[in-house]
Amino acid sequence: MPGLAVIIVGEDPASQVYVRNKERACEECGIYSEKYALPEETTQEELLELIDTLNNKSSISGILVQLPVPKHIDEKTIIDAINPNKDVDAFHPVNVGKIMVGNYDFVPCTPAGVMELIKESGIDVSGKECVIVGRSNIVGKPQAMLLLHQNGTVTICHSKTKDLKEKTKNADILVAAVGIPNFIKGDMIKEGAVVIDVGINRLENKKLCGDVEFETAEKVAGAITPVPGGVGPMTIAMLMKNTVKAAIINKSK
Ligand code: L34
Repeated sequence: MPGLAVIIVGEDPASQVYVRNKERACEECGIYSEKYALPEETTQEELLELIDTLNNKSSISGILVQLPVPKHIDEKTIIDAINPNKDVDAFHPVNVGKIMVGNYDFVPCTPAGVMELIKESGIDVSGKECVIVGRSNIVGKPQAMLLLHQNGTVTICHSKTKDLKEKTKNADILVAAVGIPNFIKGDMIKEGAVVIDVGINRLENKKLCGDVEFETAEKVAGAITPVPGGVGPMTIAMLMKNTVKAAIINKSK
């Protein structure tokens, strides 16, 4: 039976919404879940102890520590402590390495969600110019690998990239994962391109907006994802998929 443990440390309002959405998805899918909402003051040792307990708990097939964690906790130490067979985020170095060589069980949820959107829209990646703006370990880097595995020609752009517009204008598939509201404008997009907006930014008026300026982008793009209601819900769907996979993997161990 699949079982997911979700740990959240502190009171970050955005993280609380995402974790609530994950719990709700578990309920909808009939997946058993445990939520650990720990106070901001939780020490790294306490968090490591909880992870150790969950690593050894047979009713739990997947463990997720919602990021970011408070500053006094080292993110890398936490990720390294999760049993790779229960690492439904695919953030552990063992799983990251497996993605690199193309032999993997878990795919990180957000890039996996992007690939699913592409596939379900009937878009063939092979030979396409794929441009990713953003190089995070959570999205940009694994996204590049997944597109590469499907024979895309992949370019990763970041804050030091020269002539960004020239690069994005060349993209048949453009993935925006920079975390800057409305960063990608319509004039940076090639006519007919597939535009996938991974950004979730909260404006001062509490409204959510993506990394892509939707109004100008939708006029040029052939296909485009909205925010909210685009990649975010797909991230959660892929988490459910990874949790079921984890149950199968851990059953045979
Ligand atoms: N460990 N930390 C870990 N795993 C993850 O996969 C994540 N991520 C990112 C942040 N930290 C993480 C998420 O869960 C981003 N993320 C995430 C998940 C769900 C949604 C957004 C980001 C989501 O539900 N988005 C809704 C709107 C939610 C709202 O109203 O704020 C949407 O429609 O986009």
